[in-house]
Amino acid sequence: MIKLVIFDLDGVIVSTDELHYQAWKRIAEQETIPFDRNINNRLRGVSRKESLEIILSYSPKQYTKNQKEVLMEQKNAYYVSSLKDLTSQDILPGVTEVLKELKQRKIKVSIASSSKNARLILKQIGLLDVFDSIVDGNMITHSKPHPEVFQQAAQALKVPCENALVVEDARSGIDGALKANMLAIGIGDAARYDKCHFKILALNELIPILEKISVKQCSRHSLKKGEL
Ligand code: B16
Ligand code: MG
Repeated sequence: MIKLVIFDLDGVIVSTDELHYQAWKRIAEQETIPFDRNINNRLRGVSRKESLEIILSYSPKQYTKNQKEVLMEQKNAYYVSSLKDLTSQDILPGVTEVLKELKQRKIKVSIASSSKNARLILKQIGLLDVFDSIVDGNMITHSKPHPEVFQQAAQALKVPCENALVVEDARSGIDGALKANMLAIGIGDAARYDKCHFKILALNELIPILEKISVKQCSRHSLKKGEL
């Protein structure tokens, strides 16, 4: 029985993943480091620090701790400045309808994001007060694929992990959800990842999946990958 749906933020609720990409691209160009959308896919769900390490691994140059700090600050400044134009118009298709439907069904909703800017983004798009719990990059010690962010979201609401379902666009997020013993639904890039329990192209496919799960009264333990 699903009692909680945990949403990733960037790439699931709003397309800030594109803004992260543009900001990192500016940094990579400044430093003449090769960077493209394939490399960018490796940054999904990963913390700012780890993202920078991935980008710098394509450079022959060695960076000091201070230089890395400067690059992270620059990237965040580029990124945060691009967030100022974000409005509720940027909420991805199906999100508002799915959240409403889940509330009606008394299923709790959470955000589990690696981003330290998560609350700012939610405020900009007018969804800050909608979620029952929000766990962001400021609250966790380990970023995805560690399960911590998902476990915290469930613990805050006293929902057992096996009664929670995660919607993620990052492969690292799918791995984290599985480690947390939750059902994992892949959307966007993660919809091409074999480890997800279900793959969806758009968020409006979520409610039919929940209905099938509840009809079968399945839990994470009885539901096999791709069974539905
Ligand atoms: P920030 P999510 C993640 O958010 C992004 O997917 C990832 O690309 C980013 O590096 C990370 O947040 C940290 O973001 O620099 O704003 O703290 O997908 O977990 O919602
Ligand atoms: Mg994401």
